[in-house]
Order: sequence, then C-alpha cells, then structure tokens
Amino acid sequence: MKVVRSEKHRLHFPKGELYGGELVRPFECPERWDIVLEELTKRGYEDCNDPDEFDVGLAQSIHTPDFIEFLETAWEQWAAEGMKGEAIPTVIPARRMHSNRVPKHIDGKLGYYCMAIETAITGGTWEAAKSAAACAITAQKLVSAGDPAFALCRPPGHHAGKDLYGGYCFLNNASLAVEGFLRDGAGRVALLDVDFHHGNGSQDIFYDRNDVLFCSIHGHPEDAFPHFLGYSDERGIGSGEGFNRNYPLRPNTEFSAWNEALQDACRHIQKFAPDAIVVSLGVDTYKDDPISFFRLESDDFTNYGELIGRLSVPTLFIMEGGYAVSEIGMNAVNVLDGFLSAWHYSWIRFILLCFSLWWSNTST
Ligand code: Q9C
Ligand code: ZN
Repeated sequence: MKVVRSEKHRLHFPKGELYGGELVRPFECPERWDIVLEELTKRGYEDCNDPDEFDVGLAQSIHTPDFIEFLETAWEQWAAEGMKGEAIPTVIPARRMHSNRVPKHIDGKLGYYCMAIETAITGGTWEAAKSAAACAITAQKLVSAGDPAFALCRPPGHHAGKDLYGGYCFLNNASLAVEGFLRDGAGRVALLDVDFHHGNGSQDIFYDRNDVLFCSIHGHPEDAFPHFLGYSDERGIGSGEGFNRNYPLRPNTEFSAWNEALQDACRHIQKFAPDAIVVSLGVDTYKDDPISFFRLESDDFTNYGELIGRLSVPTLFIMEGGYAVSEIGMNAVNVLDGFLSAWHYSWIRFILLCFSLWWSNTST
C-alpha cells in the first residue's frame, strides 16, 4: 500500500479554535500528521511525498465554482478589511434570512459559506486544502492502477459540502476521490465514513445520486456534532433514494455495537457491488479521543480494517479526524494493517481457487 502526503498541510494551522466559549489551540493540528507518518514509516509503508497538481476542474464538479473562489480569496478579503485575527464568521443566515444571496462583505461571505465556526481561515489555508485534495486524487489514481492506497490528508474533508466549509474541513477530499474513480471508468463507488462525526458534506454532495453509496457510522446527531444531519431516516432523494445510509450511535458505544453497524454497512456495500471503495478514515472513535464519545480500543481498528479488506474491492483510505494525538498513528495504521492482511489473504484464496479449478479440469 502506497502513502500519498504533502508537507504543505503545515500552511494551515490556525492559532485559535472556538471551543467551550474560549479560543483554544486547535484539536486539528499538524502533529497529527507527523505522528501518522512516523507510524507508517516505522511499519514499512511505501512513501510517495509527491502529489500531482490540484485539479480545479474535478473540484468544480464537487463544489460550486463560487465556493471555490471564496476559499481562494477569503483571506485576502479579510486582511483587506484590516481585521487583526484569523477569519471567523460572526453572522450566519439563520431561519427566515436570505440564505441564497451571496453577501458582498467578507463578514457576510464567511457566514454564508460556513457550517460550523470553530474553523478559522488563515493565510495558508487554501494552499493546504488544495494539497490535501491533490493527495486524495493522486492516491485515487494509484488505486485505479491496481494498488490499495492511503492519502494522509490534512486538513480533513468530510464536513465540507458543495458550498460549505467547517468542522476543520474545506475541500471534501474523499468526495473528490470518488469523483476521480467515476471519471476513470468506475460505474459505482461506495463511500464508507467511519470517522466519529457524521460526514454531512459527503452526504450533501451525493444525496441525489445512485452511482455513489454513502454509509456513515457516527455519534448520534442528538448528542454529537454536526447536530443538524446524520439521522437514520436520511436515505437519499430522487434517484439517490436508498443510496444513503446513516448509523447514528449513542454515547459510550463499544466496539461490538459499532462493529455490527459496520457489518450491516458492508452487507449493503456488497449488494451495491462497487468498483471501488473510498474510506473516510477518522480514528476519533478511539476511547480516549478528547472530543468524541465512542469506546474503540487500538486492536479494534485492526479488526475492522480486516472486515473492510474482506470485501475484496479496490480501496482508497483518506485520513479524516482523530484527536488523541499520541495514539492517532497506531490507530490509523492498525486499520491499514488489518485491511492488508485480509486483502492479501483474499488474493491467496483467489489463486488457490484458480489452481483447484485448473486441477479438477486436468484430472478429469
Ligand atoms: N463539543 C473532523 O473530525 N467541534 N471534524 C466539535 C464538540 C467540531 C470534527 C465540538 C468537530 C469537527 C474531521
Ligand atoms: Zn471526526
């Protein structure tokens, strides 16, 4: 399995995240990336520190062109207004206000495009977001060419919608990869989101489509961020009906219950018979995650990686959340190791099957 990553992620590191009424050091920090890479290197993963250029055309088929232009110019506009801090909205188009007229002033624009205000925009944010998207697409090409891959994306992406940023996300890296697979000839792609938080952005992007099956296992929106999406009755719309599956789970959920949800999701994925699977890999389901409430242990990550590997479908892993920084490497790479053990095993089974067919042919 190859790893695609870019040093440019460091260009995005706001000083402040609005949390509990205070500006704290962001949970989504560059050390997360360092620790995952360190673990990958330790376990002998092949490192490709060289993503291709960011593909704007592809991005425009996932995000609206005005949103992309906003991300590109937000910092300039903010700085031009003489603002002293990092760019954070203060006004949001709430009920009965205009929510489809893009404001001219940057304060209005930020509120228009934001889904959660903990996420600040800085001078380096756009470059970093583009580099994460480029990693996802480069890794998708590797998978299309026949090898499983891991995109060590930072900033993450699954909260970013067609025209929404927030929840630490700007461009939806996993959705871009899904679109990449479809462009390269896949007929159907499954997007499996195992991050602790509901992948509201990915759901938003593919909600009316039947060529992408989206499955998400996450903290129940009654109890957890993003609060306004992720209920089990959200099943897709129009021809997309039945192609969106949410598994909201309650506080303190242990691996056994979490794994049952994953098994159900895997059954649906199998029935869907995708040409590729993209996994939104957040490891904030870990028991000691500082902002989440599931109870997975480090070994459980290996275990569910195997389950995904047994699907025997070309698979791309995209890094999303995970904020227990010292354990993020072990947990994320455990999923990859688990996947690879089952993946290799399924090839051995396949070769044995071919051999036994050949043998029974020649011996009769
Ligand atoms: N009290 C990702 O994992 N804040 N984003 C939650 C909880 C936002 C998480 C506050 C969490 C965003 C990619
Ligand atoms: Zn998360």
